[in-house]
Amino acid sequence: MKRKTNCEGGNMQQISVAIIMGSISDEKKMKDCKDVLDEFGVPCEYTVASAHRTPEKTRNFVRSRETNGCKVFICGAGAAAHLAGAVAAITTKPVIGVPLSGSSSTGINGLDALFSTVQMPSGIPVATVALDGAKNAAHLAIEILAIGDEDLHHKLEKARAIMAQKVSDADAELHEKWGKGK
Ligand code: RP5
Repeated sequence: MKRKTNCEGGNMQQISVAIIMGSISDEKKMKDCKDVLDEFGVPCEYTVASAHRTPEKTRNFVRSRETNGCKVFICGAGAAAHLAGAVAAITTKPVIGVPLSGSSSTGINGLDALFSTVQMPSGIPVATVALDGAKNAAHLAIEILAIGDEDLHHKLEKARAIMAQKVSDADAELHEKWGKGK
């Protein structure tokens, strides 16, 4: 069956963000990233492509999306997570790396992925978010896109205001529960 993408059906949408995950076993964690992009109305494309198992597919995907106007790449991988670094080597667009935990049997709980993603040598940067920080990868991508997009900028401001309101509400609730001023 032919895979449907956001670019099909004659309804050509500008795809600004591409999500790449190293394995289908990363899907559950990386879905958070797509969900945040969807909330902000940012269309994305996504693929499973591995830096070591399918290097050609990874290169072709990055090159073709770059040609089609993709502005930010988000890469999620676990274990010796070189995917984000490998993608950063192919493109000069910003690359956000999401180190993923839970894929190693060594009991080091994602430290391998964290160091592999964050410790890029000078000149080929990967903006690394927290371990399993797929949501923040999306937020950061949106902030990058919002530099040149006033609507997106307003959406971000609104989202921040909602977050702040939730903290104020929680504070009021706490004081109600514990007794004001005591
Ligand atoms: C990485 O190795 C993937 O990103 C995944 O997190 C990890 C394990 O992959 P599988 O063996 O589950 O395919 O390349």
